[in-house]
Amino acid sequence: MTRVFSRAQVALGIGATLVLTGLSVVVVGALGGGIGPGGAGFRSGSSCTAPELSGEVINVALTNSGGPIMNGSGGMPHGGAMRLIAEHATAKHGTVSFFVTNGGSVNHEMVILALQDSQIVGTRALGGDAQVDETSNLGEASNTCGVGSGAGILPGASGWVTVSLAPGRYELVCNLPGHYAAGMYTQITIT
Ligand SMILES: [Cu+2]
Repeated sequence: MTRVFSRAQVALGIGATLVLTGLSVVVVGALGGGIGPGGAGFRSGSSCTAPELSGEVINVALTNSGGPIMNGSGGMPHGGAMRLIAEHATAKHGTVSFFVTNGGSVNHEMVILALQDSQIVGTRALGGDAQVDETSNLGEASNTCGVGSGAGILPGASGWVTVSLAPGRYELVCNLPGHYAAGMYTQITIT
């Protein structure tokens, strides 16, 4: 779908992004104060009981700006920034667990994809469904208060997944329609 943005919409988008960035700093600061099993932060406020997770644990926060701006024509989100933030961007190879908390107002998920040598995070091609190709999916957390694949993580809840990762660069994405384009991706490096 081709989207044409007016100057006003672009300005609004930039403004919303700046506001969200400011909020993110506040939110991350607040989350950083929380203590959860296996490490501090990124788990505060989750309605799910955190399980024992094996290997190195990376906490991930999923966010969106919320509000009516999220409900554009056709039900597709536009103009509102969404973020997928990893508590730390590196981990040792081997068993790695992700504890993924949705701090947003709509369902989200986290899918693990490998990055090829020259591939840049955030540049995957979008299909007609506004999703990226995830046939090389190495694992995902999309199950509310549960492990692995499901129907999406509800707002205020968490999902988790444990995988074995070789050294390399990986991209964590939310692949619900439109969410990747709205900014839900981040890079992690496995050493
Ligand atoms: Cu999402």
